[in-house]
Amino acid sequence: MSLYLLLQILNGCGGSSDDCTECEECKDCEKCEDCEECKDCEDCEKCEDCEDCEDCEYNLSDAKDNIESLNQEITDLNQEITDLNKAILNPDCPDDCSFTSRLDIVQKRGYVIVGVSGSAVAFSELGDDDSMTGFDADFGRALAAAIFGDDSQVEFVTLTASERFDAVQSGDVDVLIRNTTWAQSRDTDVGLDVGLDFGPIIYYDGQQLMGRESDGFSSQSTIADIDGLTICTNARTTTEKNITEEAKAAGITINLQTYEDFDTVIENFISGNCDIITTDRSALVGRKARQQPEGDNWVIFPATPISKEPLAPVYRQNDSIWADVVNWTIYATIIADEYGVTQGNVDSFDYEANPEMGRLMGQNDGQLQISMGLPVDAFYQVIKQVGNYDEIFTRNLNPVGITREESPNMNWKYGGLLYAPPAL
Ligand SMILES: N[C@@H](CCC(=O)N[C@@H](CS)C(=O)NCC(=O)O)C(=O)O
Repeated sequence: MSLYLLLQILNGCGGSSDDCTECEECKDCEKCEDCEECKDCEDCEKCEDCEDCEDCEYNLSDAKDNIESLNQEITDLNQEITDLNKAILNPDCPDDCSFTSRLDIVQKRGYVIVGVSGSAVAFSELGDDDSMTGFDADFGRALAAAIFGDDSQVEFVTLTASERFDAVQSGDVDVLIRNTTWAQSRDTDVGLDVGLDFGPIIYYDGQQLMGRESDGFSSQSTIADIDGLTICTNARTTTEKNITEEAKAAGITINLQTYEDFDTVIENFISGNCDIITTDRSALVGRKARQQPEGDNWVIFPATPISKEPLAPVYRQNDSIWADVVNWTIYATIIADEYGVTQGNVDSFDYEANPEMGRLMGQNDGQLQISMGLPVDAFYQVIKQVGNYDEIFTRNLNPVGITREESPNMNWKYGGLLYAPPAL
């Protein structure tokens, strides 16, 4: 319907004689009520001064019909949007397009599927006995403890950086916890595929470079010092983009080589094919601790990282039931760290004195967990079986020399950025 028609109706065209004076086309009509019957220009002729009336085909009852049919169109379009959203969330659609949260799928399956790297030192490492250990892996276990009361009800799927997002979009993994940086393009690009959503940041990282001391590098080296060199990293990462933009800004030329996985990057660094490697600082520290050859000294620079790399879990977008479960499992570990609730004292902690912790652990009132579709003691099981944030961090990252002190990964009360909303 045109705005003009709406104005006409609002102005009273087709209404009483008095109202007619407001109506552009009918204002000079002697027999103004005739105007209401005007359906087309022929009818218009009945009304002496309306002969050249262009919009005469509109009358009040046509307008009402128009509004009704437009409202119907809006309803149909809304239904289409709802169906499309359901289809996005349900891999079985179009056979079954009913809405199914990933939480239902996981609970019916009996275990949660978590995408990890499998070769990210101290974050997720696949052992010879097929065990998966590390910081990221422990958050996967925490999720299993929250949902099933058993941290072993988890299956890990190893993914390279370039495989990871497809695995979330296809529903092959329920959640991706794999050194993954929360970035605008990843969070918002709906494109033709299913989009992604990010959960809370579990590790504040930043990109740096690593070179050999024997090549003249030190922790004080800068981007300008890599001019003309071969720089290596793994494909489809934020790393690739950051180093390209950083080199351009510094006005230097680099030969950027990308490999499918970081094991290959390190092999090429050790063999001398790469002068410099670059990725998240946590990975450089871990690789140096594990793989630096005897007699060699690998150095990390520049002193200030070239980027922000907030690492966070990833799941399919538009499933807030599942998002709540992942997010609050992580928040529970952060809140427990804030109040000093650990694997060791979770059974003896004074919950009367700390009602927030009592609620979160399901000791006083577990209503909040129940309304999320989880057992009352979901987060108690997380702390009991896997530990709080500090325990997960210390156990996995301290052995390779990554510490929380003076880093953004400290709790907010101690100068860091780790901050969870309250369990209220
Ligand atoms: N955080 C960056 C980099 C992620 C990344 O792939 N990091 C490397 C270094 S930790 C890695 O996971 N390597 C392990 C592997 O290739 O399997 C991103 O999200 O793009």
